[in-house]
Amino acid sequence: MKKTPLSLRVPEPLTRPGDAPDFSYVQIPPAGNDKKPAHNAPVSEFNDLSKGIIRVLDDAGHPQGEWQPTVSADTLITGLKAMVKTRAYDDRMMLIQRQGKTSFFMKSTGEEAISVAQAMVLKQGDMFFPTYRQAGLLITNEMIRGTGWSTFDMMCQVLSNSGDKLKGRQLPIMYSSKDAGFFSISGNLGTQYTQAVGWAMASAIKKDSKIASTFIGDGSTAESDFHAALTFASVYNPPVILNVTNNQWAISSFQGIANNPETTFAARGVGYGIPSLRVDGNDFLAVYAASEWAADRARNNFGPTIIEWVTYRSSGHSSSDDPSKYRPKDEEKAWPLGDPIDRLREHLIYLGEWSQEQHDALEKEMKEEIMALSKEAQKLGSLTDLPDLPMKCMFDDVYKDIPPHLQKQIQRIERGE
Ligand SMILES: Cc1ncc(C[n+]2csc(CCOP(=O)(O)OP(=O)(O)O)c2C)c(N)n1
Ligand SMILES: [Mg+2]
Repeated sequence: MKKTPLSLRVPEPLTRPGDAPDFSYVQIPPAGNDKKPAHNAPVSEFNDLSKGIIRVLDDAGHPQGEWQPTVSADTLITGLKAMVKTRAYDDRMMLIQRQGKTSFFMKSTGEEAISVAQAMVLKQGDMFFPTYRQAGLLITNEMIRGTGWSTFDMMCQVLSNSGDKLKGRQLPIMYSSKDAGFFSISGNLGTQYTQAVGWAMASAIKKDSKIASTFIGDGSTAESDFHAALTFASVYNPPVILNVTNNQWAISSFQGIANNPETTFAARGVGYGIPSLRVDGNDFLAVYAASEWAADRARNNFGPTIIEWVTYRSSGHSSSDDPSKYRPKDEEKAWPLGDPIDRLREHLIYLGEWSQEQHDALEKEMKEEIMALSKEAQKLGSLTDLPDLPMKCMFDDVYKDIPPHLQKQIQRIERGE
């Protein structure tokens, strides 16, 4: 009998630099297409919801269907402001990186709706376990609650200057703010998923009412931590939102490198018995509604939810990356789900609550605010103007009781040896 020669399916992106962008693999259903299930619906009700794309805003900015959130125009305008501020912050800090004033920066351009809407939905005391692409959580938290790190604090951390609350011990953009419920970002991808599930389990063990929310990228779902976290979430049913930001890219690897093309990232959750939604991540109303649904489900003790946000990473992966080397030029302009700021602006104009003039004024105001803050932050030092910090501060905040061998080193510094 003739033997079949075995082979592997090695994923290849549809397009390369020089090709026209092609997003034919993203099937986009009409807005308002999906049912909104009960918080305790059986997992079988999520087969379709984890495979399609839940959308509220249609192409004209009109809201459709059961997933429309009950939300005031003022709340939406706050969300718009937070997104515009996040984008202004990203643009300014990337410029500062290009000027050599910090070693590294990462933007979340095109993905702002996800962190901003979710920060608005969760409450003080809840806990986020984010990745490096959710600066909007901190920016929104400061805007709506006035707690946690300010935008100025974030800038000082990026500049590793004398205002850096982390004293230069973290890579730029790896923020940490207990008051904002923002767990320290880790460079080791995936670790935050298990930590979030553990934190949520602890909240339930203590009979507390606080919930956790964590984020992971499409590429990082290939880490074993993702699956360990899902196993515990599946078995113990803790109050946690498990966000997967599918922005189509993991540095230079396309999203298909981490998933089977027959299925979706969200659908993996159904296999674990966890209710899972796949949502238009550039539709602020859909993000708000799905986040609220998952938060309410967790608060009512029904357990975890996985949400895959279908979005697009408009910028390079980081300041060290050059996307023109691996993806078609202007791919972001061809992304079929548009831009989250443009879409919410159009919706607010449709509601009669906003105008293009107001929008232009908002963008100008945010740029000026960020520019002024960044000038102040640079006065506390940067890579081209090193901060004046005492050498022995490197020992601060590491040990509760400084061990004897380090005490000796401190004494040597004090003696000027
Ligand atoms: C455990 C681990 N493996 C690899 C890396 C290197 N790395 C940093 S970011 C990144 C891509 C992650 O892509 P994705 O999860 O899709 O997130 P995105 O950057 O798109 O937001 C990789 C491979 C790392 N930091 N940690
Ligand atoms: Mg990604």
